[in-house]
Amino acid sequence: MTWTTSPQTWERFALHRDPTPVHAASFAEDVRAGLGARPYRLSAKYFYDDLGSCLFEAITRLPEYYLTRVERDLLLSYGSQIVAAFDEPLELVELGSGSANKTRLIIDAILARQSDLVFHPIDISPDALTESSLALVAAYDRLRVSAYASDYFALLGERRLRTEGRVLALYLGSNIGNFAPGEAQRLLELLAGSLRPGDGVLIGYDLKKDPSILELAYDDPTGVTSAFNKNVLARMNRELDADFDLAAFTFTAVYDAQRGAVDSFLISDRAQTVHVGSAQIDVPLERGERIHTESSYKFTPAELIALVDRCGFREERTFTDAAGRYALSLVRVR
Ligand code: AVJ
Repeated sequence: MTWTTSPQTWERFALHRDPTPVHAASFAEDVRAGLGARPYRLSAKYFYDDLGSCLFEAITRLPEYYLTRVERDLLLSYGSQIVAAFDEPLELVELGSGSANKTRLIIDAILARQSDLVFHPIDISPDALTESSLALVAAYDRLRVSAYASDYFALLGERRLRTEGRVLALYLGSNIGNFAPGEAQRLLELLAGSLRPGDGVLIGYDLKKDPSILELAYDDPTGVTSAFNKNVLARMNRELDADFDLAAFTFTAVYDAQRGAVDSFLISDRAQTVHVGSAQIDVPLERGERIHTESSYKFTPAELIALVDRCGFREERTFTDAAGRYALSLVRVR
């Protein structure tokens, strides 16, 4: 890629879109697969339309959802040490960057010791990605952003990520916890294959703890997380010609200590049949029947390190908060 030397902010921003519109038909197809057979399930990736992204931002401000705040504190405390583990100049990659709020702490640490920086954010939502990228180039005149609007499995699997030098990749926000163990492994293997030996990945993840703390974090008394989940029903009504009655469902989150995951569900309050026009299905629900909407896996540091070890990384250092709620593991490609 060639960059201009102009100070114009928009000239320091490039957006790469997927070569083929692979996502075009997939919402209807995924809903057809998930609600076409029992037990019913929906994919968590459909939470994040415009309203859903705003509701998630609201979740990160809930007193019960400690994850975002603890992670920010860790980045603030250890950001320079993390960056100092690598020779300069560094390039920065971020998977699932979203609003990129916490990324600024690492950008600050990098720009404190090198003159300029290329940041490669990858996010499924082109709108959120463009908005956050333009805000970043406006805020940092020594920053260029080469953004990818893509599903990161697709991007990494097709080896479309273009970096030049030493890379630090960020995978923050406990996003790794949204994948079942086998999927997380596949993603980390793809990531290792897209980086060079010696490159780093900083993984932010939530630690196993008292189930009551976890369940409050995922089923807050204010009801924001309930709205975040019900928005997927509203989204099917808007986009897939469905007729969900949002008032006829109750949200719940339950910690399964066996799997180490908080599972989220929408429970049908009564016997009902919902029609999803674009998926060409009628969905019969019994009173009390559940639709699984999300799993959020929790780890011990040892479990996370064992996982990355299987994928071609070795641990450099793990940072946790004093209360042992959340961790950042810095790992390196072997
Ligand atoms: C953004 C996937 C990390 O699982 O903690 C927050 C999403 N769901 N509250 C998580 C979420 C309910 C969040 N991740």
